[in-house]
Amino acid sequence: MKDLKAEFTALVTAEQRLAYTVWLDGRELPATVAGKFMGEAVSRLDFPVVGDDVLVALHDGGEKAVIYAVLPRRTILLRKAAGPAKDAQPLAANVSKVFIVMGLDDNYNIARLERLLVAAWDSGGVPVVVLTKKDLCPDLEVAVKLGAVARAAPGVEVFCLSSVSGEGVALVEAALAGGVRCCFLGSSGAGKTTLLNRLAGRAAAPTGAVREADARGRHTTTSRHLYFLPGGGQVIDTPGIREFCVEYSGEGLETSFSDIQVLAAGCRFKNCSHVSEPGCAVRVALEAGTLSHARLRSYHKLRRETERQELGTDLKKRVMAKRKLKNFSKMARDITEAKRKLRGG
Ligand SMILES: Nc1nc2c(ncn2[C@@H]2O[C@H](COP(=O)(O)OP(=O)(O)OP(=O)(O)O)[C@@H](O)[C@H]2O)c(=O)[nH]1
Ligand SMILES: [Mg+2]
Ligand SMILES: [Zn+2]
Repeated sequence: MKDLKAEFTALVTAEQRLAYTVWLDGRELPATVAGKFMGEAVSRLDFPVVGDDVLVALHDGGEKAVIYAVLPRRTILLRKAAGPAKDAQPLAANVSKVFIVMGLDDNYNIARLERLLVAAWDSGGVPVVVLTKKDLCPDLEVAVKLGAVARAAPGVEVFCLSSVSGEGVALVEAALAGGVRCCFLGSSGAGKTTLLNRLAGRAAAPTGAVREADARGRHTTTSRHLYFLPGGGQVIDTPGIREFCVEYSGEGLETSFSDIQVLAAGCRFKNCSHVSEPGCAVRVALEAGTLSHARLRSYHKLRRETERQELGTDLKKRVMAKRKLKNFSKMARDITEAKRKLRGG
């Protein structure tokens, strides 16, 4: 603690394994976490993530920072991989808009969009859909795809643009004006980094061509990084997602499928599963063609996924809630203690 000079609130701008970068006083500093994180953290959620506000102490003449507390998060975007109850991976913190980026080329995939929308709603932020590569898609096809996206993302703002020609980019710029922080989410090759560079007005990060045969990306971006835009907005660029399961709560699922929720209000039974019950308004809409079979299939599939998780997480939830409370009071104690030490007390 000898060279502990001062305490500051900094912003985590990059993270690669346990090497962090924080933004402090108009510059980026390399940062590590204090030893207590290693000893005390119970899950990945206890570690800092890009977008976190953290308390740091400076070392090495102010050239290095040590993170000793993560301040409470307003939102947290999580990714859950398939398989045994692995810990959810936090992707970004305190993001107000989650931009789901999808190319209008072969990258276009409604099932993936529906999945990412659930995660975006669950984060506590607001999802926005960004369709890129408009220049590669005939107008008629763009119109058809826009219609399908609108049905898959009821109530969600949709941008349609080309990062190459620049068409439509100004609207995204406007949506981020005034310091809005967003996070780009999407599969590899969707055009996330290309859009970031366009918004930044410079080659802030490298991009990579997609494979000719199937338009798949090459996972060019390998870590998460927060960039400041000239207009005041902030973008967290992320590596392309390979696999994405929906998260526990189920709330994001209901919000994402609000069209089905509205219909379900007309079902005879409150707990109607819209499979074979009599008086099911959802199935009536299906037969009338106002709801697509694919949409209902997606809903059932994602619901089964969250239900399976809920069964396993009921107990876990109770433990987590308890631990959260404990962690919070412990964090408050840590901060007081660290402050006392800094004052030389
Ligand atoms: N024609 C056209 N090409 C685009 C557009 N946006 C991105 N691309 C191209 O798509 C390819 C992939 O773009 P990236 O920005 O690297 O994709 P990414 O989503 O960041 O991919 P990862 O970093 O691998 O997750 C590059 O060759 C880009 O030039 C666009 O609007 N129009
Ligand atoms: Mg990228
Ligand atoms: Zn029903």
